[in-house]
Amino acid sequence: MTVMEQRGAYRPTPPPAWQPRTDPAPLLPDAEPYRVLGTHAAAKADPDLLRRLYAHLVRGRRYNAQATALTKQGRLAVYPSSTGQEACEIAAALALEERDWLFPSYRDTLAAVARGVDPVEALTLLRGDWHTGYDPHTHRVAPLCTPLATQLPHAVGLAHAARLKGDDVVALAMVGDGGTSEGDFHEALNFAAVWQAPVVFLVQNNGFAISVPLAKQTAAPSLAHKAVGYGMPGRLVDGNDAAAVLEVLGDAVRHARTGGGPTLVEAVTYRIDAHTNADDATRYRGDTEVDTWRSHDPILLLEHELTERGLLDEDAKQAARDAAEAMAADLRERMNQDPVLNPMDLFAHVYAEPTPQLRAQQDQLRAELEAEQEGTH
Ligand SMILES: Cc1ncc(C[n+]2csc(CCOP(=O)(O)OP(=O)(O)O)c2C)c(N)n1
Repeated sequence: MTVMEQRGAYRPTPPPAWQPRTDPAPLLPDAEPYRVLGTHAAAKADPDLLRRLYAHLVRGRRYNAQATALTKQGRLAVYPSSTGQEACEIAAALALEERDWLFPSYRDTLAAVARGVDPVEALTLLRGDWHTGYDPHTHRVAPLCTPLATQLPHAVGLAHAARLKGDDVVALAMVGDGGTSEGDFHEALNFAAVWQAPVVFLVQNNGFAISVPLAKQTAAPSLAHKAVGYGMPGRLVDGNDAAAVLEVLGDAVRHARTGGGPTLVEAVTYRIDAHTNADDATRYRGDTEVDTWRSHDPILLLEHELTERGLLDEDAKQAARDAAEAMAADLRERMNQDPVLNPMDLFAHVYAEPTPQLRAQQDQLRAELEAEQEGTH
């Protein structure tokens, strides 16, 4: 007899006992961004590490200024500055071991450079030159990624594959607040959590996706809360506090390395410059907001902490500035040299087997270049 035939006798019964798959409580982020500088936690931080961070931040700020200047001279096509976000950039690079992989977005040149990529080669994409410009395998830095959030599934795939092969590798993937609205963000986090892949997602919440403020991007309590829906821990950190970002990322990397699975870290920071040199930020935000963030500056915060504790004197500050100037001078000089490029390289490394359309375009370009050389163009 079917249930329908029994209808008169049917008594509803409760479903099998409900078991949450994971206890959500330990996954929830703190109510406020975690801070180290200016708190009692700072006393535990290693002075040498703090000084190293400081030198990196000063150099990073100078790099941003120099690269922006190069756009004005026409030496660089576009530069998405990370001024104000240097603590996130540097901490992302320093949190990883050499054998790990970094997956940066277009704004993360500094992280790539801090990991060892040549400062000029790191700008190749933004200069509009040859492909990635650096060999991603040398320093284990994936290409700077312009399509939003597409680097995230790549990072998960690499981390998952490494785990299957038994390689001790963690992937750290960087993305902006706007990028969290992309489908790739969802797919990456979901796969990472289901597979327990050794990956760390660092969201730099810098307030804007070009002109779109965070309030128009999401109604979530914080971006870190999104982690809970996927079943991974979410951490909220002050993105301008270099010591805090490094500590939180370091914990997340260790957690991933020891089989704990992925973590989503939201670093709350601010984009001090416009989106790129092609953007006018005065059209969508006011000076007061920018000034508030300028006084919560990552370099000033760290400098204050180090100075208060007698760990940084004038000579040390000058040495950091001198090193940054030397890097900027070298960057200027090398970026002012015209690279020798072969336009035919446009077609190299695109497909293993070029499509008929690409072959036709290749032939057309070759003919044009030959005609130009012969002076018949
Ligand atoms: C898939 C995709 N859609 C749209 C764009 C155009 N776009 C470039 S940057 C950007 C804003 C991204 O903001 P956010 O993720 O917050 O990163 P931020 O630039 O602030 O670092 C958009 C929409 C793109 N690059 N890729």
